[in-house]
Amino acid sequence: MATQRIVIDPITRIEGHLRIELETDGGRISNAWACTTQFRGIEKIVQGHDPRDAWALVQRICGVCTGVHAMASIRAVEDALKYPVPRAAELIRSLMMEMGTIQDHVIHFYHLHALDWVDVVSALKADPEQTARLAASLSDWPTNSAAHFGAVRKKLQDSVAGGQLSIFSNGYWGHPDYKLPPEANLMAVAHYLEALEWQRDVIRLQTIFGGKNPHPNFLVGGMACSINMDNQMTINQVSLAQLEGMVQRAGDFVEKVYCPDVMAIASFYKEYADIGTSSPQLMAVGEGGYSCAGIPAGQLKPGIVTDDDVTKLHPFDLRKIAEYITSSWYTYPDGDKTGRHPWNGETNPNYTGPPPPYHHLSDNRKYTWCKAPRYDDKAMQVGPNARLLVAYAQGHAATVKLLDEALLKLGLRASQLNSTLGRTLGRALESQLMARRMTETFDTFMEGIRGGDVNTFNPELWEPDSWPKSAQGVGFVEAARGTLSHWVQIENRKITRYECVVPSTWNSSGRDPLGQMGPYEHALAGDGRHPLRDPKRPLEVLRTIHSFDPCQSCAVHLTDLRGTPIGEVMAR
Ligand code: NFE
Repeated sequence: MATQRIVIDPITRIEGHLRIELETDGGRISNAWACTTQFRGIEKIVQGHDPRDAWALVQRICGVCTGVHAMASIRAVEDALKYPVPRAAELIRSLMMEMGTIQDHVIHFYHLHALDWVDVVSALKADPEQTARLAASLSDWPTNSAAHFGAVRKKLQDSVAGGQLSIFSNGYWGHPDYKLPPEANLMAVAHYLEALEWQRDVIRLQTIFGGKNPHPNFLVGGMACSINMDNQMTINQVSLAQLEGMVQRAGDFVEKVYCPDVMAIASFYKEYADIGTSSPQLMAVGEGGYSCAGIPAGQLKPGIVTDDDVTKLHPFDLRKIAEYITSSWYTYPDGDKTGRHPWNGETNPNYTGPPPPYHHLSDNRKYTWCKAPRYDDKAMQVGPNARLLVAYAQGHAATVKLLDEALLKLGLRASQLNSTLGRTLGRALESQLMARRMTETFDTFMEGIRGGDVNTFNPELWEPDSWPKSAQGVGFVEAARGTLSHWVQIENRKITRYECVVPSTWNSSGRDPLGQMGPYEHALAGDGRHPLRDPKRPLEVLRTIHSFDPCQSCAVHLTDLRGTPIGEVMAR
């Protein structure tokens, strides 16, 4: 069969703009390119600013992983200034990161990814009684009743009768690769709708601590909220009770709805544990001061595993990071072959692709706005599956137990977390660990308050007069999609250099000078076995790309060290 070129643009149910170009040959994918077609320049704005303000600006990079860029920013500045932070503030930050990650994972599963596995139209054929029996076999979640499932089915039927599927329009419904029985489809659709309400409720934790959401307030040297039981305007008895409820409800939904649904759906699609296997290096770095992947602060050793050997942890060394532009629309002063470390980062945009409407971007060596970060010159997969395997490799007991139990139930090996199904499963299991951890973080926070530990801000280094003339710092955060780092250089109290190396940049990068694909590309075309049954309905491709939870808004950034205009972008 002749090779066929296929373009999927835009990939929907992601954040930002991603185009996938493919070659397919007799039902298999033989080549793939990930093209980030979005260009933006938010870090440029922070040049010349007071470093204490950077968090507010850079967190506008993305409203999906809300908070993580602010967090990485304040950590970078605190690292540069050697700024100690009070314990209560560290615990508040941990709670915000934990809840943010859980919310992000649940939204990803139900609202961005589930419909790759769940056929909404098939749900119309489901029997609500049988659906209730199926759901009861998985958990005792209170709304799993025949009456509730009947009402959801009616809502769907009314939408179809009205000639539209509303939020469920334009799926590949009826594709032969949908395998769930109608009852499982109806259960998942009901939980999709419930998850919309749930996520709005629980993320108010960030609003209580940070004033609003998305983009809550943070503070270099502490947190921008105070604790006082006698004051109505602060964290007090009432807000603590509300927070406790949110922590509880977040955990309940993860344990009783999200994880059982993922496990049930996974059991019908086990072949996807051998599809979408990507770059064999998986990396997690985390941040010493905070819990990471459900592991208490400071207990996760940063490292790299290769998916062939999940018993060995290779140490992480931040000097080994470099960003390449071989396939990206940028220039470096010393050419395309040499990578640059983030301390030395440069971003000079130089679009050399065809004018729109273009046919194939991948006809050109440069085809994306995404840079290619590499560690020790190797592509790295980052994300929940990487974190779980890094924790597993270092024998973290709770991770080993949870992962082994889930893998045993599904008949999978730990190394199969490096797959389309593995990334999706890993996200759910991490949420479970994270939700349990969040309960413990909350208990520790409450104990501290009872013991009088209510200080949330350290004024010691707030005044710039107390800073060194020149300083540089880095903040690592394990964001929902993987390892995030912000790198800041401060001269004479102002930011002179700022660089973000972001999870989706690691995962959605293009080719590097060695010709290595980025992880999205590798997952699709690394072994020539990825299926694509019907090029007009590329459901299998969506499954694999969505399994990474792409965020192209996070992936693309722009820095200019001199603060001069660096390019023009024409909007058509
Ligand atoms: Ni916009 Fe974000 C960051 C990425 S993390 S979503 O940082 O990639 O989940």
